[in-house]
Amino acid sequence: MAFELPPLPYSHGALAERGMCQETMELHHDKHHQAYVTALNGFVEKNPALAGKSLEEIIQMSHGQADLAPVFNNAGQHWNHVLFWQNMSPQGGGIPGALETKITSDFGSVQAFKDAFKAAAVGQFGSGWAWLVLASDGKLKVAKTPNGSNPLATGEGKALLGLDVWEHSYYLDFRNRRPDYVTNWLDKLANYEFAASQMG
Ligand code: MN3
Repeated sequence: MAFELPPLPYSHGALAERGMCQETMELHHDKHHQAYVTALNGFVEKNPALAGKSLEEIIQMSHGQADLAPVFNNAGQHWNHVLFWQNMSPQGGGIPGALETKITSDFGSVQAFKDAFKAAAVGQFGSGWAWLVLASDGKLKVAKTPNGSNPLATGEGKALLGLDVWEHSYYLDFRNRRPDYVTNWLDKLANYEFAASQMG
């Protein structure tokens, strides 16, 4: 039972007017994400300990295991990107009322949340991800992880939003301006409806 690349939940060009062009999506989804899936399937084929395991199980059993680092990197990246495509929408940027209330309660204001998320995304040195998580104490928190890691592996909480800050996700649209990519993503692309649906 091989892992598969899920189709995008919208067309490749659907986000172009909001700051993520069709070529970025073609390369990012069809090439980068596919490569993670293909590599992961190769590792699973060769390692009986991974056979029949779910993606989540593989991420948790390989996290922090030096000999399984390539497995972890590719499994993590597969999981992260499946979430990432769902975390964007051609109608993105609008925060539903219940989530806005929760954000205001936990961060002080929507702007304070965005500032904290942007600080995490810009402050992640090199490749990685910024996250909005629902922590085990019931509070929303911002986190960042390097490379293919994620809150499922680190135990920092349930991931509601994950932003890819690898250069392949923004270089065609924003060149080296990661801060502009992050601000645009939070304001115009982030699917807060999806994030809210994950909290229940
Ligand atoms: Mn990526």
